[in-house]
Amino acid sequence: MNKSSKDKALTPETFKNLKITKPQTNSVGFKSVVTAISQVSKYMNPVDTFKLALKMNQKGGFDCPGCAWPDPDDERSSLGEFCENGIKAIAEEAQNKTIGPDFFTKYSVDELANWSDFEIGKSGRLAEPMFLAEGATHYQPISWDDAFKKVGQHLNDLNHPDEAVFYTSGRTTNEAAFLYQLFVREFGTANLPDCSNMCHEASGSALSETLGIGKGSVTLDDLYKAEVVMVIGQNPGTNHPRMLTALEKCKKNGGKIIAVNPLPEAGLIKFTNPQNPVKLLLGGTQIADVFVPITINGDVAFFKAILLKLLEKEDTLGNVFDKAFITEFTQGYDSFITDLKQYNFDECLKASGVSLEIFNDVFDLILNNNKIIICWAMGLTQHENAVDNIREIVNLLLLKGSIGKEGAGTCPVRGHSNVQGDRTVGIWESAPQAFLDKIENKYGFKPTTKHGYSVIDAIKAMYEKKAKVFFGLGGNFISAVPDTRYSDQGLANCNLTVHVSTKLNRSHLVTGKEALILPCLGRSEKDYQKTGVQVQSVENSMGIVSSTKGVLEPCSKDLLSEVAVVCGIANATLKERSKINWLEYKDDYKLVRDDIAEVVDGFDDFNKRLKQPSGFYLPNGARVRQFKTKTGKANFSSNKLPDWELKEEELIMMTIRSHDQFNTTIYGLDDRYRGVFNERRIVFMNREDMKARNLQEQQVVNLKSEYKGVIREAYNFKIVGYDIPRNCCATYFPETNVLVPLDSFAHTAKTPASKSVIITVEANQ
Ligand SMILES: Nc1nc2c(c(=O)[nH]1)N[C@H]1C(S)=C(S)[C@@H](COP(=O)(O)OP(=O)(O)OC[C@H]3O[C@@H](n4cnc5c(=O)[nH]c(N)nc54)[C@H](O)[C@@H]3O)O[C@H]1N2
Ligand SMILES: Nc1nc2c(c(=O)[nH]1)N[C@H]1C(S)=C(S)[C@@H](COP(=O)(O)OP(=O)(O)OC[C@H]3O[C@@H](n4cnc5c(=O)[nH]c(N)nc54)[C@H](O)[C@@H]3O)O[C@H]1N2
Ligand SMILES: [Mo]
Repeated sequence: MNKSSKDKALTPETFKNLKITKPQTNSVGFKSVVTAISQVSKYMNPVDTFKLALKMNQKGGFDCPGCAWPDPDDERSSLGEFCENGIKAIAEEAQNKTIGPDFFTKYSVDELANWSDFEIGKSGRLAEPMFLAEGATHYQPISWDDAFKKVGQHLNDLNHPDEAVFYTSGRTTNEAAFLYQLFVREFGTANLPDCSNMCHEASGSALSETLGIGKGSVTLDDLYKAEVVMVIGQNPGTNHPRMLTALEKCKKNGGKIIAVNPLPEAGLIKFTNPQNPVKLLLGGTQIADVFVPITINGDVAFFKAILLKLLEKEDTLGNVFDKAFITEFTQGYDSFITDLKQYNFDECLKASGVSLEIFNDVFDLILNNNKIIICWAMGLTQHENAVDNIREIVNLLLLKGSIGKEGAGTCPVRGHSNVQGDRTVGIWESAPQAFLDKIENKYGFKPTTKHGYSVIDAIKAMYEKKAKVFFGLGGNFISAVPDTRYSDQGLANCNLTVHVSTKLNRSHLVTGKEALILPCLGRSEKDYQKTGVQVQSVENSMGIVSSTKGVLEPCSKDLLSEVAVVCGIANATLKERSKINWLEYKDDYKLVRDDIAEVVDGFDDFNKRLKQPSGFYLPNGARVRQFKTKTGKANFSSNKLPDWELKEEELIMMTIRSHDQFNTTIYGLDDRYRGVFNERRIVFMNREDMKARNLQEQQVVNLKSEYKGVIREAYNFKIVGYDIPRNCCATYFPETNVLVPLDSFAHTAKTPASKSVIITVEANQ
């Protein structure tokens, strides 16, 4: 059983269509508007497109399922707050084509597993519940009732509730997520791994410990008012395009932008606002004032170099640190400084791979300004030392007093559109005791206090046959997780795998003995229930909760909402032993929100406040200098320099997103900004590194990672010479997840280290 690793079957001939052009520095602009519109028209009819464009990210409309970037509180573009990639996300979801029993009769699971992710994704929306019986080759239709019973029976047959794993991806709304974790806890386990474990978990861990809240502290308005914004380990031009509008506004107000990235990503360098026709013609705004081509995982060293220089200046000038802030609000300053002094500036700078000249440009901006915001994403969170990366950010901001005041603070830029909300309402394998107590008080059952499995633990448990049922509320588990071959086996070991999904994906094809596909409504579709069309809620990257309401008719009459699926399964599993009337919730989601208001902090008057056109802010201690940490203060921390080293032939590899994908959903085979067309199996390499290895442009190679004595291989990649620092290389996620070792993850947070995989590149004979 190795359905995810079909890479070996590919031959070099597959690559004949690859086209390479010069990478772009400008992003968005006219071309993106055209691309977005042509993308939508491939899948949707013009009336639906028009309806969507008008309602996307509008007050009272629906929340774009693309990313978690917030919408402006006040002025929003009348054409909808959209971006090219948001439009692509919605076009994927709202397409007219559906697949049902005919499709699954025609193609066996094995046949479908041989399709590429791109082909699988293009097959259409899932239209009916499907069941794969033990030993069967094809999925067959099943009624919703029978599907619920099947899940209930498998769950009730387990020796212990901890033998089930309940995954969540971050598109799930607050209402569905709250009910889901409630069901899982009443069932008796805390096995609630989620995509956040692979995403911003390291940010959550570092920020909770140092600032008392696992979320960022800034608002959009802060970004407009910042003097310096550092965007580090993030590619907003592709993954958070609307963020560029905020950076542009910051610049207009006199702010400076520092971009820290191994790659000169298009949006970081220049940006043309698609909603500004004048700019479209004039050619855009220069975004980064300083671009820092850092080596992969050179970030702790880079921050240490800044911290050391700041300390040196403080020692001579005496006015560099915000001493009043440090005295009143922080803890651990002395031991932090003592620890810092062990490090040597030159060594740190060298380890970061940054030149002194560029460093000095960055340093001057940090030294001379006190309203600093640091924004980051996966480039910082997916390393073994990811938590240290973020703790160093906090150290820097604390020294400058750059937290909890206008124009300053932390900005982890979230991925999935409601990944932050899911955690807020209880999707958490290690939820705080106070939350569990509230559940107990409200519902009268005692949730387990034992911590559940995170993604990494869940995979191990399935592999070791300690977990036997896998349930996924959204997402594409097998393609998203590390160590694909090992994880494949884990899922294959299960008695039952279940996926609540909008679209067919690889996780439906890497199954347990039995498998279910439960098709659900997407964000853009109207959710009809007994009390009318339902409104739901989401929380964006800046802690604003707002409503979302579908505008299109569902693509099939056999879809259920995620809320209805969860209620159905809870009812079929827990039956009379439940203390909760599960079926009531699905008729009226207001009832769910009344419960959330009682159980989750910050949701008082939820139903009423959700009607406010721009939604409402959740409380955020760090924003107002109330640090709810163990010490009651903001904590400095001491972090080691990472000690990884490359042997002569080795490169450090980051697995990144192309411009034409949403995580494991592949929209197309191009990466326009990076100048790569028609191919995803490529490895970006520094040209000097190619020369040193005698490797040629477009040569076909195999990639090999060796970690703790285990060798992992990925076959048939084409080399693209690129402007990337020496000894670094980049490939696309999920094609190279086979190379990411399961046991290489961030300490404390367990985020897979998928941005620092040590590999060798070998010519394909
Ligand atoms: N269109 C689109 N939008 C998306 C997504 C998508 O797939 N497509 N995914 C969503 C999700 S879930 C997420 S989490 C976000 C992801 O958003 P990003 O984090 O922007 O996504 P990645 O492609 O993983 O990019 C990481 C960036 O970090 C850089 N980088 C890698 N390693 C390092 C390092 O060691 N140091 C530094 N300083 N930089 C490094 C890479 O060059 C790259 O530019 O986007 C969300 N939005
Ligand atoms: N090597 C490597 N691995 C990574 C990463 C990386 O950078 N490198 N990034 C990691 C990150 S940041 C993340 S967040 C994870 C992503 O992991 P996941 O969240 O598991 O993956 P997605 O690709 O976002 O999930 C896509 C699927 O979700 C389903 N879906 C879409 N919309 C809905 C909906 O509204 N409801 C339901 N029920 N289903 C829906 C569709 O069936 C679709 O196929 O991957 C991680 N894996
Ligand atoms: Mo993510």
